[in-house]
Amino acid sequence: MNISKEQFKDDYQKAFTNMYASTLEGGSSTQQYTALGTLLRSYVAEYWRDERERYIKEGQKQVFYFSIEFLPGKFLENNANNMDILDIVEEGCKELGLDFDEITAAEAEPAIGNGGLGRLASCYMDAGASLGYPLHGNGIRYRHGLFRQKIVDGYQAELPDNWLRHRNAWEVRDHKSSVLVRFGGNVYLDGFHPVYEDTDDVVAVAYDIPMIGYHLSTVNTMRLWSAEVPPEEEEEGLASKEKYEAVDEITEFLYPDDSSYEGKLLRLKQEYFFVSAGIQTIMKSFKRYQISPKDLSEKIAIHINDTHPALAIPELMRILLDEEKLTWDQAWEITINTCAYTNHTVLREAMETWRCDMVKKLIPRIYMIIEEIDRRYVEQNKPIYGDELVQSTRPIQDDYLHMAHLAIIGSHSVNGVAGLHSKILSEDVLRDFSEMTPHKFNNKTNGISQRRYLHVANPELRELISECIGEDWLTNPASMKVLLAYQNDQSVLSKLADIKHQNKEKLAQYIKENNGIEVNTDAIFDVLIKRLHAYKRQHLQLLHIIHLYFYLKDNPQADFQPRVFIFGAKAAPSYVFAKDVIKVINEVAETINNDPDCKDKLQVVFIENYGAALAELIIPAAEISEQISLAGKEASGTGNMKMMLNGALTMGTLDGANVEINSFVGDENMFVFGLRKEEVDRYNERASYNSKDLYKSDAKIKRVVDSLVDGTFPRIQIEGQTIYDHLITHNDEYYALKDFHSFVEAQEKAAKLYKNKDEWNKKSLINIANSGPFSADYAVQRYASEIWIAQPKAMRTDK
Ligand code: DL6
Repeated sequence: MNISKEQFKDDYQKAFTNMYASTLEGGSSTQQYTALGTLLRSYVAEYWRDERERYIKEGQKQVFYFSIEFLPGKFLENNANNMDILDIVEEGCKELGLDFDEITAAEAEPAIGNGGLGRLASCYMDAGASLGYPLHGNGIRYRHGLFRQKIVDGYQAELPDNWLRHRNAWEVRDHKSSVLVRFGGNVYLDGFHPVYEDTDDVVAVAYDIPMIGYHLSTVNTMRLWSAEVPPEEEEEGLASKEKYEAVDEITEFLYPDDSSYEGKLLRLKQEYFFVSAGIQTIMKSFKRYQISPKDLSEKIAIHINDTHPALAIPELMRILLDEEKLTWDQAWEITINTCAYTNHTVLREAMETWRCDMVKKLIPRIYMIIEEIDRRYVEQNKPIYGDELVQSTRPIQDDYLHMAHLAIIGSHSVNGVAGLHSKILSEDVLRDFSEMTPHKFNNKTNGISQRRYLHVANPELRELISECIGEDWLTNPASMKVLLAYQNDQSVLSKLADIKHQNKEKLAQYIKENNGIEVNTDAIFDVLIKRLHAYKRQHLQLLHIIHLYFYLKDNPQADFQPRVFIFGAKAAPSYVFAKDVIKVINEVAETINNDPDCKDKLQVVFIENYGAALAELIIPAAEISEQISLAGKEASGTGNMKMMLNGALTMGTLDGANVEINSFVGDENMFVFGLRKEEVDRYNERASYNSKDLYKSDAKIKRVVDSLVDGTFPRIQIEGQTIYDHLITHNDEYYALKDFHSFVEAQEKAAKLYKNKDEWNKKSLINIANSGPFSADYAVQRYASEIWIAQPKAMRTDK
């Protein structure tokens, strides 16, 4: 957008005074942020309105991305960048005597997601708007996001995340778009017509956040729903205190503790709540524009992001049957053609199931429809595929509802998120389904926002790239490949190294302020940032660090390549192993960081409260990107792509999207180690892996593992034992010991290479140059052309 700096300054001052009846300079940074965010939103308000109307008027196909999690990261800088006013805003703030860094720091991060799939959803929102696709989000406005992690005595403590304390400057409450969501009660059919009795109604109130595309290509909407007591019940004094509490808790927390029946029920309630609100709204808007429901799949696509929104399928059926009075066959065909599902995990334990009695009690009409889907599925498919296949794939089995089965059966497309993952889905985890409906199965490798993770997070690198190859790559990231022409250009390589060093300094400053540790910025910054999970194998890195520690203790005079190991990870509150790994990392760090033999050579830092905002500080500083999951377990990963984009070299197994990274850069530009997926399968099939034998016969491994329990590191009696038991007593489920030597060798290779700065920088540049295909822009284009069959506005031919 076009605005002068003077105009911006004037607007900002006015906006602040309108809001707080005081002057900008005297405001707190939170107030300055809130006024600035509100002002920027007001700049796009008219355009946002026009775009919404245009979509409807022109009958453009709309895509609704249903996701129980979104992790948009902070909005301010990314939106200003996409509006092409980031410089003006930064400089304007400076001229007004304000500290722009403090203002951006005051923005509360909407941590309304756990990790991977939520962050992916938000990258796709950004890409969709930037490319001009009508792609809208549908989710939950949790008042508390994922817990804030505090490290206390080395342990993870979980604190509530009240991200809405100072309100969200970007959202608009749209109460006129509220819809009623019905829970419980009795439902019976009067002919074909359902009659509801004694339902417990909740109002879903819409909060809309603009999704602003790059160069303002378009403005889409992320709609988040909040639960409220129906106004009629309130006005007539019918709502009890218990009712208020019950309604409040629906949208209170992301992931309620679901270890109890009540917790599970609440989670299921959340799933139906946002799905029903979303589907009802879509159908309402169609009625308003007199579009026949029969044309639904030509006008909209509904994307089911993992299984949590799978109730969209019976909810859409409910409306088509009960309200639009279509026949079952008509409704079913429309539903399948409209819905598509993405799977994000191969872990069987993460596949959602619900007890049928719970579903029946909470959403009786929906349960009736699911039963009918199940009945017809068996009836129609048994004669064709036989009993065994049908029984293993039906949605209801042994009194449990299998959400993945429902999602697959009710969708026309099922995709995995990286080549290997999609292969595992169709050949193993979901093999029965892919045998029956191979045409549904496809791959859509994940993508990331190069705007957020490079343009905004690493502006110096953005400038260097543009200096070398011009600006085309900003909107066409694949053309970053042109950068390869500079792989032997010493001046470019040394600028690249300087930028990395500056980013390391910035991170080092943060670490000093927050961890009280002064890290050596000439050391390799070796980064492992992701959720803590045994399959992701943070404990393998821990074993490696202990191995290096012993090496330094044995050889204090050795020529050792200095390294700073940086961890960032939250553990699920009830996941004991993961929490114990955090404690052990912190205690090992404490010993190493205070040992004079390790000074400036080996340092270990655990950055607390890792999330989307901190990622933008850590990623530009990373030199080694640790992607060390057991092959076959990580669906894709996106941190691997983000760090590659910022010039880190991947240390990785051939898992998830590491496989694709490897195919782009080759073995010589990353460090591949560990068992291949087929080898893991072979060990599993033959049950031929015995970690105890390995431990007993390998002195190096034994020494490292024993250190977890022999007092080498104080204060880890219980937690060290947990990891020890996992590795030895329970046979090392994720083959960390089996991969140990291969990992250590790859790490030694990396240390050696780092000594040759020119070679390292060259490989770093090669990684950046090859990262373009991982742009979320391409991923969204693939979803749009192959699954949603939706067009961006620029490419439309019917205008
Ligand atoms: O697809 C996004 C992201 C992948 O990159 C990660 O590999 C995968 O672990 C993650 N999965 C989830 C859901 N897990 N469950 N259930 O976040 O998705």
